[in-house]
Amino acid sequence: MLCGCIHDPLTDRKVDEAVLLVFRAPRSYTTEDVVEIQSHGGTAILRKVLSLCLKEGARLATAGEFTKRAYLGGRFDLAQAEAISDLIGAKTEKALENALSQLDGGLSRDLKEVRESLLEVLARVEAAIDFPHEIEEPKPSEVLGHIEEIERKISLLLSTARQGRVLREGMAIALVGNPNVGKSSLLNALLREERAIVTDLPGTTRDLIEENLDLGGYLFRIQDTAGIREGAFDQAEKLGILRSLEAIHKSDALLYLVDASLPPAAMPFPAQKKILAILNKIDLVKDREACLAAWREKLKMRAIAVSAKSGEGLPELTEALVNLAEGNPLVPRCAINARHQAALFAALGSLEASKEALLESLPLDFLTIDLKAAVSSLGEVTGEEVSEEIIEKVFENFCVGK
Ligand SMILES: Nc1nc2c(ncn2[C@@H]2O[C@H](COP(=O)(O)OP(=O)(O)OP(=O)(O)O)[C@@H](O)[C@H]2O)c(=O)[nH]1
Ligand SMILES: [Mg+2]
Repeated sequence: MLCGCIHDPLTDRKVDEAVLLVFRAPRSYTTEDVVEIQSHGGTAILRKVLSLCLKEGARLATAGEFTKRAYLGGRFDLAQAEAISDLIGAKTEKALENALSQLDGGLSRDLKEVRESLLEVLARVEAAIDFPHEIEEPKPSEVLGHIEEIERKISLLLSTARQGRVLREGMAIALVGNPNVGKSSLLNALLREERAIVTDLPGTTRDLIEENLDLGGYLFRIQDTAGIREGAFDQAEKLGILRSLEAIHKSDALLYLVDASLPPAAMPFPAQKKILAILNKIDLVKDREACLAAWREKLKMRAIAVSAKSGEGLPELTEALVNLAEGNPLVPRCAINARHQAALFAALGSLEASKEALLESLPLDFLTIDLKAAVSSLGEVTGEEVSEEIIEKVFENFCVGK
């Protein structure tokens, strides 16, 4: 560590007092020689120090370049490098937990195990091809059994994809229903702030309003939508309703709100996705049990009684939302991302093809082609077998300086 002053070599004027930290290879983040300059914060100082470094021949790092160099230097594998980006982008505790577990090699260990089992099968088949007189061909039923076991493990990892998306991007929840049932009031109650305009006039909300909410360590992107009704009043309301229908289509789950104080009515659109009925304005209802039973009977689904006005029922609603985000408890250590999902799907596809080759008693060479393709797809996740193009894609999502 060196402590001193930074001077502009042209004018010899002092720019700042600073500390220089020297990290010698391979004991640095990137595994290369690294010098870190720590000057006093502040935009003007940083700009000046940076421009002096650039004048002296340095260049700005590209997005994710430090982590890319660390990956290329063998400090960690590609899945762990991605975890750094997840770590920085984590908005909730659960997302952070998942990123830390991935950084710690949780996903890499699971994958290594699967890939090694597959390599063993491949080695056994290749040995029989290379030494036909010395080594007996493996029994098809035995190979099939191993392949199916490997497929089960890959499917288990794939089953975490939905959870991975929820952790990384949050869960989009659309508040939908007729005008005036209290969608905007519920959004405000959940956020504990007067975010959306509320009036007693039907058709108040026109544009989609989306706000982030952390419930139980999960990120929810709650969308308040325009009330859906026939014969909308004006053009703005009509366009708003179109956006509501789009939100129904795009969201991960729906909260279908009704006014509990009104006579029960059937849902105006088909329930194609996760949907939870919310009986709002329960504060206006005298016989709550009867009201709940009647609405549940009419809607033919689970319903939660709430009051956006008094806050009644909000803890139950929060619990139901967290349950939606949690899904099934995870067996594997980490939840995968979209890139891992694509590679694992490709591996499953190759394994299916290898099973066909086996069942059709094709020459063993056909089997090895598919098994090798599966090994290579698995290797894409951790970066053992990966093209420069994929590496570029992974790191371009990073922010500069990481
Ligand atoms: N008593 C009672 N009134 C409520 C409750 N929630 C909303 N309201 C009232 O219902 C009216 C409509 O509320 P909004 O939140 O604007 O309803 P909305 O569903 O967003 O309506 P649009 O935007 O027109 O589709 C307002 O007068 C609210 O004060 C509730 O839980 N209890
Ligand atoms: Mg509204």
